[in-house]
Amino acid sequence: MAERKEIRVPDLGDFSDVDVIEVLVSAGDTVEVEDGLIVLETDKASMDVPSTAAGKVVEVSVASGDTVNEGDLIAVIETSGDGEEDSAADEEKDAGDAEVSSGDTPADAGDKQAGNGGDEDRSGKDDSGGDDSGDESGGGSGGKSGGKSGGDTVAEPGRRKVEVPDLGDFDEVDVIEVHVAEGDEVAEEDPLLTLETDKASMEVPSPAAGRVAEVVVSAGDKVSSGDEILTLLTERGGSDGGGDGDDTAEADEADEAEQEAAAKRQTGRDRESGEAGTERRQTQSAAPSGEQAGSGRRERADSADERRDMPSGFPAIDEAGFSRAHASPSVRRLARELGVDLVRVDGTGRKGRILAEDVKSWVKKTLQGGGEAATGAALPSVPEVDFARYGDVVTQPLGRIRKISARRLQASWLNLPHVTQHDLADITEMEERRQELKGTAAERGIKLTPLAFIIKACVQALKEFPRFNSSLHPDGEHLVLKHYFHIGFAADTPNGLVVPVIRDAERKDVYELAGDLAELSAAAREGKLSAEQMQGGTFTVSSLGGIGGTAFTPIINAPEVAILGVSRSSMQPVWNGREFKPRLMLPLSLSYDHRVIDGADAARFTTWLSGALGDVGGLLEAIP
Ligand code: CAO
Repeated sequence: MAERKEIRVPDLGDFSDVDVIEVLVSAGDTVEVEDGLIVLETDKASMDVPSTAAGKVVEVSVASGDTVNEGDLIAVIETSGDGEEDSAADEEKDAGDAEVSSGDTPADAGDKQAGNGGDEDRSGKDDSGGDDSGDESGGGSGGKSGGKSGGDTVAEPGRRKVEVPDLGDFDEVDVIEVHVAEGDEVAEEDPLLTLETDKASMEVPSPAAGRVAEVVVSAGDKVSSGDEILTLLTERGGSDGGGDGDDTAEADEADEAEQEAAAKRQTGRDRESGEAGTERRQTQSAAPSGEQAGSGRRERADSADERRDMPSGFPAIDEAGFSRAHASPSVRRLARELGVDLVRVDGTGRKGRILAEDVKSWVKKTLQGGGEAATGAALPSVPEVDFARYGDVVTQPLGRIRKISARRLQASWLNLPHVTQHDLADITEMEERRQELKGTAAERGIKLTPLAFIIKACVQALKEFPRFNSSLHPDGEHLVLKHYFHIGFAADTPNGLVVPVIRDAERKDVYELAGDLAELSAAAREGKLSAEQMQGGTFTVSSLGGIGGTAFTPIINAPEVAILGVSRSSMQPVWNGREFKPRLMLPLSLSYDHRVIDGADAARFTTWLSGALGDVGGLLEAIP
């Protein structure tokens, strides 16, 4: 008989209010035991919560963006009840209850399995200040509690052996990346390793501040709880927790030096991952299997070797970048299986997270020959220069937003044949009218800038020229024309360029558009834009008018097909057939995808747009 089973959030250890970043199933889906249901993420670990029953999903109670705690209902699953699947599910569940639910965090799993008393261990963590960040990693807690459950031991005063913390049921876990090299200075909580299983990826943070004396693991190794990672030279020997105050003082003193060390670490990392890759390849050809028997930690990961030999024809995986990619364990697993380098995949999930769909569509696109990999393979590379040979340099890590926008801009630049059409619009009347209306708008709390009028005019032009509001279908054989007008605008923020989207711009008057502009730009500057607020755009406007310039070449926000660049308006003498008259002229730079739009269409578009901007009455017409 069919039976309904509630699948709930497993014990999450010290975590609470954990973000649900992806829901992998919907009502009506059929799942097997161990199929992922949701993906949870903290700032140091992400994990899949698998199903403990097989059957049909009848209800999903969480959504992406929710936060959850232990015991919260995830889904209700109707099992077939004919015995076989159920008993498998029950067995799985029992096993989970008795030992470790496969959705547990590794740290929590450790608590249960090691039988050292989850509570006791947790109280140890609490002693260390209840620091969530340490606990989240499953590694920091061990370190902070003085090596009781693994993490670090004091070798001799000033030398501290750092070990892999208690990983619970997880044994022989892949080291995906080693973040430090000999000689590096690390602060407490700096990531030392990234470990990855098929259900979780996590960082092992440093239990203390110090200088790395020796690193004994490499990327590609497998490690287990208690394995040595490195030796740390600490100021205060191994005294637990003693570093807290002093670390801060040291950090204050050596702030600049620390930045440089971080930059060197990055270089070291790059070097390390490159070397590790070479070493792995050599090992494989010299001794295909069992070469390192007896040293589990040193045993090479078969999967790592396999993935290097993927006959996919895709570019090689950049391990360092892969480990930092914003993706869940299940997506990482999928990418590994397919031989896809996550660095190359654009994430469409919340905060740019890479979803399974993104990996699949990258593969599809690449196999169809239109993908970035195909193009990238033929690209000559820019020469690498050791700039330090010529003078002092500081290397700073790029922020996440800058990295995401860099990839997108490059993908667009490489994939879309860009042409830019320049024009001038006479906005003398528009500007006069704006000045008249500015005061009244300000009383309503609205800053009426030229951009609101420009967006209004763009929507009118897009209605007139629907191809500009389209996207090329991924099959390259169809055009998708959109009957909605969601207008993105480039916003300059301290973290880099973002493109918030004004939804349904055709239903908004200039005041509403100005209101949206102000609200979204403020959220952009504060880094508070949600993924939804940056998605779904059909056309983008990039205004540098508030800053200056006379023209530029904006890069199309692909898969859109056109972008309007706007520069600073200036008073110019314009010949009206009888005489020169001073007119306020606005420079327009329209970049378009020449696969979709012809030059003549582009010239018609900008000419029409100039006309619309010159007719302020039309821009101020009430929305029907
Ligand atoms: N010509 C002359 N003056 C202009 C103008 C133009 N084209 N556009 C704006 N201005 C004026 C505004 O009227 C305002 O002056 P007042 O305060 O006297 O009214 C001033 O410049 C500043 O405007 P603003 O920048 O605050 O407002 P905005 O609506 O024009 O722009 C935003 C908002 C978010 C687009 C802008 O702040 C921004 O980030 N611009 C940079 C976008 C960018 O980086 N683009 C390049 C991306 S790469 O393709």
